[in-house]
Amino acid sequence: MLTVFNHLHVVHHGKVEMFRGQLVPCFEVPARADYVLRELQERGLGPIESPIEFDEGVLARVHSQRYLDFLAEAWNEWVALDPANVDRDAFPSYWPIRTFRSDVLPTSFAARMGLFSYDAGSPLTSGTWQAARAGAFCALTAAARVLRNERAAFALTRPPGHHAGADFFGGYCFLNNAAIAAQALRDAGVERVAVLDIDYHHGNGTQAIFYDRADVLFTSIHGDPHTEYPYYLGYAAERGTGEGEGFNRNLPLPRGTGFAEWRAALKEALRGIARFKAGALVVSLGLDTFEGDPIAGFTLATPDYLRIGEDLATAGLPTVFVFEGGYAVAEVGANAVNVLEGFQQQAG
Ligand code: SP5
Ligand code: ZN
Repeated sequence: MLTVFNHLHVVHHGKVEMFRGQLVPCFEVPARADYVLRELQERGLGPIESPIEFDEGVLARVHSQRYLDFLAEAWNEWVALDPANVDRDAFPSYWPIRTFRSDVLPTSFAARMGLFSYDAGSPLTSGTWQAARAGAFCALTAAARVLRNERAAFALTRPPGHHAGADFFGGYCFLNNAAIAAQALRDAGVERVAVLDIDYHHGNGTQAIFYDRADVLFTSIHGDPHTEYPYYLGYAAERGTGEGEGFNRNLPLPRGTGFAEWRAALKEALRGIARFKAGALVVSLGLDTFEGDPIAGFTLATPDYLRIGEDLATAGLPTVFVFEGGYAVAEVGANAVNVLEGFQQQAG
């Protein structure tokens, strides 16, 4: 399988994230992508290419322009507040929740940080914009290759994307790579695109982006948001709105779920995708469903990821895989590449 590798991922390297009132070392680290790259090379899974450049305007197909403008300048503004900030990750401290206004764009950088985010766990660093922008191009390159008749392509990039909405970051995500790839497939003429999110955490950003649309089916299998991050979205009753009603599908599972139940949910998701008659599939490939993941609660084992790849291939669709979460760093390579290898063997 073709991999498109965002070598600029390394310039996004948060030091700490807020957890239970303390700043703890980041879970989302550059080594994650390096382990996946090494595993791809060791197993000789296929060619590894670099992203091509796109016009930045393509990002605005999914994200608001004022959010993109904010992200591009955020690090400079953070350092302008205090030169000592060059050595500190940027975090929001204020959020405009219910009863506040979100139409006014504050001049204050601190206020805009909160306007455009929803958690304190997603450090913005000196290289975040550069890495995220190249990551979006990485996903777009993978989509372009699939449009040119590659059966599947893997966008290996970080920071991840599925928690990022049209105008907010959070959950370690800044630009929604999977949504950008799905929109590019639509813009190239694929009439119906399915996005299947198998990260442990609900893809709240992707859901929100496509919630009122019937041309992109969003399906997510994830930890029950009653107890699991991102808590405020991802419930089974969320089915889409307006024209999009019936084109959003959440399959939450309790913390502790093992592979047999998880796989049954995957098969149910794939039945829905088959009914939708999608022309292409985008997979938000999170590996934090693994039993050894430090921040998640399912119990999948490394060989299970081969089965997932095989099951995904049975959909018979041109497929773009986009790397999302997975924080058991030493195992994330084997788990990710098992999915791709299982897919490739089944797809033939
Ligand atoms: C892309 C992705 O997987 N983002 C996940 C963001 C999760 N952020 C919240 C982490 C909550 C950590 N709970 C830690 C339990 C440690 N024992
Ligand atoms: Zn996750």
